[in-house]
Amino acid sequence: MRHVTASQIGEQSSDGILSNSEGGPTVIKAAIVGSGFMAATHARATRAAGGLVDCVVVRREDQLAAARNAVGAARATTDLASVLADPAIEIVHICTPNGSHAALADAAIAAGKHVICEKPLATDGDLADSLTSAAKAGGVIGTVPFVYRFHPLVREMRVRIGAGDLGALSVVHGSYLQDWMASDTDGNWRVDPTAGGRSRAFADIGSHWCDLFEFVTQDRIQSLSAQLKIVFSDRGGKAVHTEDAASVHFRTETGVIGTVVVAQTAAGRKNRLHLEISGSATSLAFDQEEPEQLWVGHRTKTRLLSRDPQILAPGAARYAFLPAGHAQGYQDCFNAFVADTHQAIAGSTPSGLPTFADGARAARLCDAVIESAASGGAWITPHNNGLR
Ligand code: SOE
Repeated sequence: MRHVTASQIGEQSSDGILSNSEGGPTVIKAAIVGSGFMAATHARATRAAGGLVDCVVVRREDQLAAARNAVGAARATTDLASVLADPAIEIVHICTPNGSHAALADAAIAAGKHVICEKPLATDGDLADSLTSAAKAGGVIGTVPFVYRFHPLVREMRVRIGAGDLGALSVVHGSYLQDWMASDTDGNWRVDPTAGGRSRAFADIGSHWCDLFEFVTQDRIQSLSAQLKIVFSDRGGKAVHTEDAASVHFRTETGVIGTVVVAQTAAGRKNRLHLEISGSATSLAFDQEEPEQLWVGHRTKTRLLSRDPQILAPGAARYAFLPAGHAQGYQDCFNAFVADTHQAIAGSTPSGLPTFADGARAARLCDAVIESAASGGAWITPHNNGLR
């Protein structure tokens, strides 16, 4: 894989620059497909990781100027083929509506590009599995931004659970609540199943909660029973066929039972992912809107653990870039995710990097939720793709 050195592109090197085989700085050049909120988030993270946002790809000529400004790219184009044919472009970020992810990822892999694909990797498990296999066969890195894994206190949860500090795990529970769809006049491409897929709320944010739960516990959902709810049957004069909310019960491979409630119509909740792991000795609870503290519960005492790199386990402190009291947040998680993707491109294996296999896992869970809800809440075993 050819690396572009900073001197070749006249860029000032910054933190996070990878070294190439000649020992010089390497600046990864990225193309971003799409120009919305997530594209801008990916672009900031790319720059923070020492990469260069060489171009943004959009569908229409009249979008070029706005897209270039929104993403801060060196150039903007509607010609995806020329971008995929450009040997200087090493990684493609896919930040388009869900229904286009699989085809774009497939084309990027075929062109030998590393890929960061926004979730969902694909709108069904078979497609997601095939992309995972294609990336492996093509020798390229494929990652999916389950970025909440990069909150330092989430890593601390994983370390403490892995060390057995919680005792016997009994129940796992929580929710992921937002309110940006709380009015029947709210809408966007996600409401159209062709663009958004067969599931809306669970695929979009329930996938985050399940990924985070399985990540911190290193356990996996073995069977689930789901209910879906459409709050508004009509949005903007169009019939609605995908859910605003989901309730999922599950049992894991180690016998833990749990529930998660997901909704994007929960007034007052902005991006509130809450995960609580209940153990016989200790329980842990994480609130994504309060990521600077972790609730640690004991029978005789309870405390709030601060995101203080001085006291966290090394695997957690690695992502605590600032001292305690200097709050880190969502973009810091994204920055760390892209930096670790760059490290993987350079040949490292950063712990906990969410890859296409994790994206495929999420797609399989989503398939099972849809199947269960369609059969009145029947218990369904998600297809085990064996990829992770
Ligand atoms: C909208 O629900 C959204 O932007 C999701 O698509 C992201 O994955 C999540 O991190 C925040 O909310």
